[in-house]
Amino acid sequence: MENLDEIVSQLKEWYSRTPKHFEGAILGSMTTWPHPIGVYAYQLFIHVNGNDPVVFPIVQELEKELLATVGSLYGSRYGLFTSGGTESNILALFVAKRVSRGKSDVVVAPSTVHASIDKACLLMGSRLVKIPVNPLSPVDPDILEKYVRDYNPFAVVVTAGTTESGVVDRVKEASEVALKHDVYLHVDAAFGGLLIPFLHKHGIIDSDLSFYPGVSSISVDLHKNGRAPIPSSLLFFRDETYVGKACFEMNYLPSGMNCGLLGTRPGASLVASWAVVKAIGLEGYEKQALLQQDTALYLFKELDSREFVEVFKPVLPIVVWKSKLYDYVEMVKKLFEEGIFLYKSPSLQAARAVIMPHVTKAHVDALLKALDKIHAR
Ligand code: 0PR
Repeated sequence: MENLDEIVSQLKEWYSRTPKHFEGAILGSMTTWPHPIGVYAYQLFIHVNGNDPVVFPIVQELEKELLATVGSLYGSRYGLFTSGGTESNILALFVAKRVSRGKSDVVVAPSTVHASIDKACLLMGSRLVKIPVNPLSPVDPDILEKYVRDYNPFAVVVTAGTTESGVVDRVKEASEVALKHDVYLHVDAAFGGLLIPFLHKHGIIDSDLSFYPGVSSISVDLHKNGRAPIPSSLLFFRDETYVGKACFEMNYLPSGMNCGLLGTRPGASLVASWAVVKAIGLEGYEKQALLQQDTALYLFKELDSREFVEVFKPVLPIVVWKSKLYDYVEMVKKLFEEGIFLYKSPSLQAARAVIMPHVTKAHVDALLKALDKIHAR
């Protein structure tokens, strides 16, 4: 018999040494501290297999409600709960391949696309043709159309909130290209899904995110700006028939079917996501998006006032900058030594801070202080 007390004290020790988002050091990752109601729901439903709606009908009920609430932002309630942006992207391309007829084995996407799209293409034996783009600009719809004409892809992927700079590809224009050429368009809104509709509403950004007629699917991560526990994401389709294409026959299961890439699925994170979305509500996400953007602009202005920094104006709350003294890898390393965890933006040779819901102006001030310190000579 193991000594549980010993294990508990070991766990507590490790926990005390593990950085927590609210302490302010985690400034580069797209993760955040989950809402407490999500943690409660997660523990309560820890035993639930999301792949078994016969034994656990709650899973299907809450999935439906969750899709209807969040989907109201984009104009669809069809889709499924997944384990994250990567599963959503792989599944979207898998569905695209299943529904496309007479197309090549190519996927076309701007070079700013997330690495999970490379992963999906590798897994499916498809070729990913990347359109070289400036990481600070959305893809030019005319160039996108040229690639679609030249390669006859079975899917096009654009990103609403790119990983390295938070740029928003123009979904409406991409949709027109997709419609005209009858090609599946997937919009990766893993990061921007719970920001763009609100920032657009307030006139802060031009682009909107919606099921324009040529859009086939949109993915939105709840474990990013949704404040749900990891792993939580939603993949929306324009209509119900696509959802069926994300499912597989499995006769031994009570439901006879399995939807999504995972077999046994974390039902707890689905229930937790439902609880968090219910608690925060769309109005809550709207307020949060405005706050995140405000904090990001504060960081941008502060960085812009320092002559040793070259900073790019944020579109979404992702702030990217270079140092005139250090190479970006070196700068990120030096800040890490000061207890500030940033990520890199290799396409811009820059450091990346993501102003997630947990990031306050005080955290930003601590980052600036550390930055000033490593630049003081
Ligand atoms: N699409 C976009 C636009 C993303 O930025 C990401 C993740 C994904 C899809 C994939 O989502 P999942 O990670 O949920 O599968 N971007 C995160 C980031 O750049 C990925 C990440 C997070 C990587 C934490 C490492 C890490 O430690 O922050």
